[in-house]
Amino acid sequence: MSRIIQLKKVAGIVTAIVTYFTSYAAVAAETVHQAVPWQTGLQPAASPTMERISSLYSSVTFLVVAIAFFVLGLLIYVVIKFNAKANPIPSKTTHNTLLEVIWTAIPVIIVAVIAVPSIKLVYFADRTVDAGMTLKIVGHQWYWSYVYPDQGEFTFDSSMLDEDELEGKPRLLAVDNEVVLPIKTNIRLIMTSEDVIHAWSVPSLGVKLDTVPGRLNETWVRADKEGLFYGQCSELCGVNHGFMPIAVRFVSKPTFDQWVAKAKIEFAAIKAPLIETPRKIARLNISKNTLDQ
Ligand SMILES: [Cu+2]
Repeated sequence: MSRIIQLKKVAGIVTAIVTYFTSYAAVAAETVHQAVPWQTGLQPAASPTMERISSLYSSVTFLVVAIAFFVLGLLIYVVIKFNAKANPIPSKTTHNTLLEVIWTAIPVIIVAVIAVPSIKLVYFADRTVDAGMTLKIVGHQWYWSYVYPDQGEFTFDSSMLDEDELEGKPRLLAVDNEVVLPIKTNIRLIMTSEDVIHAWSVPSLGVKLDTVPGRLNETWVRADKEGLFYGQCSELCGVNHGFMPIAVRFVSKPTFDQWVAKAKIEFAAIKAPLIETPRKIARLNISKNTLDQ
């Protein structure tokens, strides 16, 4: 009898694994940008900003590794050359002006060398001069809402899917209403918050910006290839901070226009600006999520 139960258990596990992989394959048919198990580096870049962030990251990593090996070399040298056996009578030297100038000046030069491309990148990510459209993002405890001011100011909320609604989509990342944006367009992103500070962050797009109540922050994004991009709130904002993911779908311009026509009707009942609408109760069951942890 217990053998049958065991067999049933094994069958259940096998079915779960097969379902997991087949559903993952179904989702992976389009380019999905999200973290993967055992990933160590950054997610692949899909926007001009992220391409620059990745390249700066690689250059700085080379520099860091070179410095680490240099310091390690010095340590080994000191340990061998100046240990009690090799050097029984230590020197009483306390100051060396030239050496002190060098070990102050070289790090300053290194920091300056890193600062130049870094500050250039900050300005590059700051804003775009010729935006094709604007997307307004509003953070709430604990979901996001989006406004499309150039497409008739329609707006909608975007909340995390519960586990029984996933249908193969990734847990803790999939949302009910994805942000849809056109490819090959410079998109101005303006962000604010209704309650506390959140941060709208999508790794592959190289965007991570705080949404601050009473303040409008700006950045921009562009993707040249279609795909689905996942991100998460990246500012500790309360008990459900980990349960307000971001999903952005970049589509071709005609598909975007079709989606806008449909979305205008679908979301017509919701009035912008969202700040003035009554707060929506987050769909998540707080006690359930906190108990799960
Ligand atoms: Cu948040």
